[in-house]
Amino acid sequence: MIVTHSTTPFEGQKPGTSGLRKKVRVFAQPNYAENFVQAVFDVAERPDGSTLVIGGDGRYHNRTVIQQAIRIAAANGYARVLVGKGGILSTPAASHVIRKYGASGGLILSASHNPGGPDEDFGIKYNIANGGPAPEAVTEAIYARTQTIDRWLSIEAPDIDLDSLGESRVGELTVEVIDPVADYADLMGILFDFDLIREKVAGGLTMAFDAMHAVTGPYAREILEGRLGFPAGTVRNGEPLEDFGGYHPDPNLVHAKALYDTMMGEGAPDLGAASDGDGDRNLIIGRGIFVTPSDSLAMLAANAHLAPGYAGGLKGIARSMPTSAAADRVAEALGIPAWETPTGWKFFGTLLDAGKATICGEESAGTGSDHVREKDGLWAVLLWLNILAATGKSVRQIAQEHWSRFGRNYYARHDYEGIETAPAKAVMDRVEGKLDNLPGTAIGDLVVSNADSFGYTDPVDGSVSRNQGLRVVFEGGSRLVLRLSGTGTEGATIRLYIERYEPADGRLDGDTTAMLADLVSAADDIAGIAAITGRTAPDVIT
Ligand code: VG1
Ligand code: CO
Repeated sequence: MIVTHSTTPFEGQKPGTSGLRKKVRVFAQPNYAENFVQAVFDVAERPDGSTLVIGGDGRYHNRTVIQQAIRIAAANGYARVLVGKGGILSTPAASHVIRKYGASGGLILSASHNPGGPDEDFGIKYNIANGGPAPEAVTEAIYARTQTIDRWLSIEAPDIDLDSLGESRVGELTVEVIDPVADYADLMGILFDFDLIREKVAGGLTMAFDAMHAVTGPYAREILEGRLGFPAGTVRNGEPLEDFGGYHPDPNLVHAKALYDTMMGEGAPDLGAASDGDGDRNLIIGRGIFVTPSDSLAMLAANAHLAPGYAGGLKGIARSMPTSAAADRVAEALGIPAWETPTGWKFFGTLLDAGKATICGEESAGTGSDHVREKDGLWAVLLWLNILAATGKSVRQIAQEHWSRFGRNYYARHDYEGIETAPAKAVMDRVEGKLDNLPGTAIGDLVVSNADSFGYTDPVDGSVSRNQGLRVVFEGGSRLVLRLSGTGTEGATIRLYIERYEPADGRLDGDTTAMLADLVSAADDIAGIAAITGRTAPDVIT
């Protein structure tokens, strides 16, 4: 029997860069998650007989919302729900399951790299039938619906057993608990040369993978230790925990410091890698060398043809605007288009669907391809492994050869976290107010050639997104980008992206901090972050 629960709207149920993210205590309020899920079902395209995929990164509160979402789905006429065992589905695996089983969409319960636990973060993201994040038109419609919602529907039914594979009924709805890993692992086996990698592993190729107690543990164990034969223990922190062991599952040099230390130390393995809370990001470190995500994107694109899934070549490469232009040079050399989109994977969907891009990436450690419609952490790790196996080269060699062919884009991102909204806005307003006057101005030895607020018109569907970041470009191609994060749950985070290009015959072995020093002081001059916010140094540098 369908029960109608009356409710009233909550303010601020507006999906950000990647879904709705709030503190657990916000989500745990009566009706809060229910309103949002109902709003999704009210606006989603879901023909009669639709299948819905549900899964998450295993964080605290996952199971509660999953059980409730199943009851709401049953009352809203879904025919079938596929849910990962234990409530687990990494973001890329969920994307694959949606595509493979022709679902009309999926709910991914995650706040990605944000910490988890009763006092930390939770999130809900809706993906559409192509497996990708709902585009802005859909997230805006969901938000609008949350502002008028007055009821949510459910049926009275007990919780299902999330820990046993198989089918059960919840009212008229069939719920199937699926193996969260199998389909995804099979897909990876098609894209990459597992036989070759296994042979190299037997011959001494080594790696360390830090799952950060988040969702990739079971995937990495099955694929790396199971199918590829890396020794047990290759996957570290492989048990998904509701609070990620108290850590911050963000694969960068700060939060994955232990892995970094391993890779810089004596006896480091050939490859070090880590992924985030929901498995869509990747950190790549070679023996003694960190590869920036922007460089990784470019190097993967340049060598992708070595993997069976990409042997036929790439159709195009897409990157988010703040991501360095390293990938553009590869696209140029390959004679394929390079696309520049706003931040967030939702902007790659149309390009991938239209066959205009094969590989996409973001500076925030997201890389992926048209095999799914999300960024995919393990995919990037496996492509690196395939390249190492096929070439017999080290990560360092691949990086150095790449730079001596294409030049090097020195790159860093400075994050100022947990700033109050007003000063963060003041910083953005100050830069925005200067944009028109900056071109032609000299700051130290740098001369501004161009400054604007990035806007994007989707080349496939014509949709327009404005205010996607402030750019200041200098003569010679160096660049500063400033934007506010859209994934935080407290205050504001200012992201300052800094890039400098050195041509192939330039300085390729410089220290990143030194190479970017004059740009950092130009940023200080232009944005006045220290003066306005009182923060003299970023919280995180990636
Ligand atoms: C950040 C990254 C962006 C990424 C997004 C979601 O967004 O900058 O590149 O797509 O997180 O990634 P923002 O708005 O905070 O800068 V994930 O792994 O959190 O789904
Ligand atoms: Co993520």
